[in-house]
Amino acid sequence: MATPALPDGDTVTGESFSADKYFATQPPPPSLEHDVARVKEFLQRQLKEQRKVVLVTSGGTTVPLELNVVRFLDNFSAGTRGATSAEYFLKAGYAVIFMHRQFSLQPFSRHYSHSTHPFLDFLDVTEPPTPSSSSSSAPPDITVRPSERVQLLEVLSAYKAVQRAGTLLTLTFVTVNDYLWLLRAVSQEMGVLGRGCLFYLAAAVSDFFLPRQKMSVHKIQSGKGSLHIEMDQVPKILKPLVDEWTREGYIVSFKLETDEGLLIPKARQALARYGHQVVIGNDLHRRKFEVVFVSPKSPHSASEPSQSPSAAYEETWLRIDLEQNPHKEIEEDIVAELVRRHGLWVDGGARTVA
Ligand code: PAZ
Repeated sequence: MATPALPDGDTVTGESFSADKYFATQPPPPSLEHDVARVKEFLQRQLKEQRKVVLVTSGGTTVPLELNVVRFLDNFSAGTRGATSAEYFLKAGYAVIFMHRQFSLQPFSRHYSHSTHPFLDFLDVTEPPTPSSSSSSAPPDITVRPSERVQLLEVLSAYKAVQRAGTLLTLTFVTVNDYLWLLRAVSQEMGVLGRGCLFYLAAAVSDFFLPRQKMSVHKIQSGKGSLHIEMDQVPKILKPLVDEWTREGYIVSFKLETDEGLLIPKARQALARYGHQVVIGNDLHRRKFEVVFVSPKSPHSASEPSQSPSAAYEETWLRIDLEQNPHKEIEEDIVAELVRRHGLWVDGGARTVA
């Protein structure tokens, strides 16, 4: 196998798995059947009500190093992009399958995250006045601080409306293996919606994994000094997603880089390889206020070898000014633009709409 050189001089020596080989050798998560049954039921309901459905993936995946897992590889994603976007899709009338890393942020409850806005801090305990004639006193009341009421009412009303409408289905994953099996199963089911389904793949998915067959059963011992682990490459899952699992879905993937100069070339490379509709590029440190949509200019441009990349693809930058408007969320604009593009695509019947 070729060993591609990485920019920092390291090399990858593990095996590269095809999707077929991956699913033939790695076991499905125990909850898969149950999750698929929930997805089928959800999709049938949305179909009846003629709603478009978006699959939002969110948060990071883990790569366990042992079967009895004590240690694992993880990444930074808190699930902010996915949870925030899910809310805007719901607001735009979509039904949402929210496939997220267990304990990462979720739509609605994200506003009251224990680290940034702990809900206990905006509740007060109010002692009722003690009636002079009676010895028994009523229990204290819990009240919401006036400064928090407007926002809480807004979030709670939206949350309750979504619950009543039954337009949000939540699925969880932890490992990259859970994620891959779930993504395949859900995308295969979403085929029933034809062009009415959108994929919004914002999860930060590991590029490397340790196959079950190579994992230590028990906790890796430290007695031998340093630890060397050779990981294999996770299959490029967008290829079968586009070609086999969901032939009509409108597919949006995300590309995260820390070297801004790589964003557009890597996004174009992904479009050329997988043939999907949009890559949203974001730089790690600028992702809250700047993203770039990269998409093919025409249905044939991605497979036209004579065309230069800049002629085949186009970029649209979205930026918000957080100094002027500190409460603005860039996901509002990302989702509005995707809803527009998906609508054109559904109406126009073309595989690619910029
Ligand atoms: O979860 P978060 O809001 O902190 O980060 C979102 C993100 C940067 C993980 C997402 O926008 C993204 O780029 N996901 C794909 C990452 C990748 O595999 O390239």
